[in-house]
Amino acid sequence: MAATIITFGTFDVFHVGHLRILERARALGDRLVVGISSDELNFSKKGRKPVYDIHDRMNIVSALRCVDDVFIEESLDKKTDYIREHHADILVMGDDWAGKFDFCQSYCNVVYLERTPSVSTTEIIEVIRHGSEQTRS
Ligand code: C2G
Repeated sequence: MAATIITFGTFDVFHVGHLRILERARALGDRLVVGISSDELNFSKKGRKPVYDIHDRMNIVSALRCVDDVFIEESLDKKTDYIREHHADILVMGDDWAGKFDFCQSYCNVVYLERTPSVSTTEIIEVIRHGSEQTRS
């Protein structure tokens, strides 16, 4: 039977770490559905507005070859609703979230993949703001 993978994220200032996790998630099944955090949810998680708004972030992620469908993630607490709605078999998250979504295991398999080292939206924003000399060691 075809397996549906679900994953979540803000995917702001899209970078290679985002691409790699989406490609590895897609490789675990036949269909990849991505929940993109709303601007409000991102603000509540990170205390800042995303650089790209929800429409641009959805456009970018949905254009990727490895992504089959996107939707807006309104709340971290609705994970199991989203899993059921999208008939997901596996939830994939980066290992910065390790253990956080284990409660979804009664609905689907939960897999944490290793984050790509040395790249993050926060660091890219810092480099753009202050230049690479001051932020990289
Ligand atoms: N990621 C990665 N490697 C990086 C940076 C990010 O593998 N260098 C992964 C994260 O682990 C996450 C995904 O890319 O699985 C999206 O990262 P973010 O956009 O930072 O997502 P986040 O704001 O953590 O939102 O419901 C969960 C959340 O909405 C996750």
